[in-house]
Amino acid sequence: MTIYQNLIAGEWTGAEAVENINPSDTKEVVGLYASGSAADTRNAIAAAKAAFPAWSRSGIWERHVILKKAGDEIMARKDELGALLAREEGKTLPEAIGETIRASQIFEFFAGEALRLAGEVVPSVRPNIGVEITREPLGVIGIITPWNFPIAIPAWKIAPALCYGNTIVFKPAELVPGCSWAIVDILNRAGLPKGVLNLVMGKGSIVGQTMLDSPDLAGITFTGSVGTGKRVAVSSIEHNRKIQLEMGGKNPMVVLDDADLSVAVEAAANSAFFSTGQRCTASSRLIVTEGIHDRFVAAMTEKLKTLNVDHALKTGTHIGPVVDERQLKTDTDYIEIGKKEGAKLAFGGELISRDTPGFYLQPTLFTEATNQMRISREEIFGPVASVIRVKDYEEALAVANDTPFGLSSGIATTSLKHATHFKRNAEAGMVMVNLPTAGVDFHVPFGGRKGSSYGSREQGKYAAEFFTTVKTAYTLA
Ligand code: UN1
Repeated sequence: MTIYQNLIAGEWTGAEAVENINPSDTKEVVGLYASGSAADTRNAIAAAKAAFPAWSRSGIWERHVILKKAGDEIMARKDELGALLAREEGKTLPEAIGETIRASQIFEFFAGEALRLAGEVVPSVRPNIGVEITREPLGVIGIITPWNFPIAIPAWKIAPALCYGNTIVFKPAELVPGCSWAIVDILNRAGLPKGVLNLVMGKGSIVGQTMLDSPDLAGITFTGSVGTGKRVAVSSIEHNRKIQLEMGGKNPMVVLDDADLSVAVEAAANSAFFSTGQRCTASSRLIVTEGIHDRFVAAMTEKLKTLNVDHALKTGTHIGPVVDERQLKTDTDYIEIGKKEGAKLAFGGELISRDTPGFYLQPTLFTEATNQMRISREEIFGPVASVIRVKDYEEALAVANDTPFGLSSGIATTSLKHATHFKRNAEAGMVMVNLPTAGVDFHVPFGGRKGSSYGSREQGKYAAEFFTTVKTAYTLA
């Protein structure tokens, strides 16, 4: 089998490789992908540093053309790349193709942004002096991405980094190197100069740690677990490095008595179980008021009976497998914890076998949960959600906000008064009314509050905040 290698200083390199396994069929090896060393990582950082002066001064048309070409190629290959994504990560083929389209749209968006770079010219408070405010690229950016969005998250970090003139050392999640390799190959062929984008696949403890230890990374943008995010933060303070962290969520979905039941069930089922619940924007706390509680639980249970858990590439699959054995163990451990804590298992909870050996778990719904249980406070990152019964809207809002996290927050209601109040008072970076907590647009800010995020927002024009540094220049006229 050929090895998909790392790209360092414009050269494909690496003989050490690991298998990329399909979680829908663990007999299938998706490919062999290089596993980089500390020396590879240091070489990649040096290459990005050497490429920075020229790339930071490159013309905006050159950046536009490269980003546009990448977006166009990803769109033209959406079925093939979507299938690769579904095979390596396990989300269903329609979800995977949707994510691939999103990655293409992100490149198209930042291709456009490259042409819209602008500053401000303002008068000084002193006579005969002019002031110019401009944005300059930050420098070498370290990009560390998680396994749950193998193409969209790399796209939404790489595209703005390049758009604003930065160079990159990119470390994708070890579990899903395939889509990352494909994006880097596409950008490399689209004409990026050598060293501007370096790919170092490999272990967090080696590649990631070498990145954290480097004084040459001006910024790190990271999406992943809370624990690793904290390590990125601590090491970055030492190096005076800018950081952007997207970490966990324990997102609430409030369902009020006046909700349209079918809207509420669609939003809750999508939030909790699509993409196998493996989204930081997933909802795992369904906070339901008394008057609709029993009807909601009955309708959710009926809905869950209709969802097929199966091979990600199979037509008719609604929920693919869990990503790997370790995550499956986390999920099943939490199901046991939920039972011990006294929540009632209303649906699922069992492993299932299919034609191919994979990590198949039923969507799992607890009822009679309280917001103090561990299953309500800790991020599980699997197809497991709990219903928490509350008296009224006021209690629902208080419970929704009573969490260490603050990424996304949803409400199902037909009341303008409650929707308006919730939008204003939900302690979250994103609020969804009558919509799932997950599944966001690519052109508007993404990010959260409290334990979920640190640093400025991702996506849309707000991305410039992280990927540039502001300069204020004064001139005597
Ligand atoms: C989405 O819900 O559309 O890791 C995106 C995550 C998020 C992305 C969610 N950073 O799940």
